[in-house]
Amino acid sequence: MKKSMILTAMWVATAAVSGTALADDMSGMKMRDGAMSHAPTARDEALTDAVVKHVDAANGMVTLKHGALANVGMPAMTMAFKAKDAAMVNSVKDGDNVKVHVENVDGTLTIVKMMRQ
Ligand SMILES: [Cu+2]
Repeated sequence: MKKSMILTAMWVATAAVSGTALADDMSGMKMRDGAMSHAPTARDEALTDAVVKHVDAANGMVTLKHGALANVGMPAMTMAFKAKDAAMVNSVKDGDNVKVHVENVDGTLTIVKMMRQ
């Protein structure tokens, strides 16, 4: 009686563990599949943390203290960027913490995406 209860408990525990492992494997596969199918997009739209240091609305420029921008081969630094459009320039102010995506657009490093944090 006692022995069979222990065996049952062990079986349940084993089933629970293998069930969890199976679920982890499946979610892991799903995540890997998702990462693979979305890898190019995720890389293209990688966001980098930055702080707005200066906004030059007249010239459509925003100076950012930015982290490394892998897609344009730039280490972390503070520099001025052309903003995609006036709406973007007007959406931020000095001191804002933002996430940005910068691209080389016809030879000009341009902030193509900027999100306030
Ligand atoms: Cu830079």
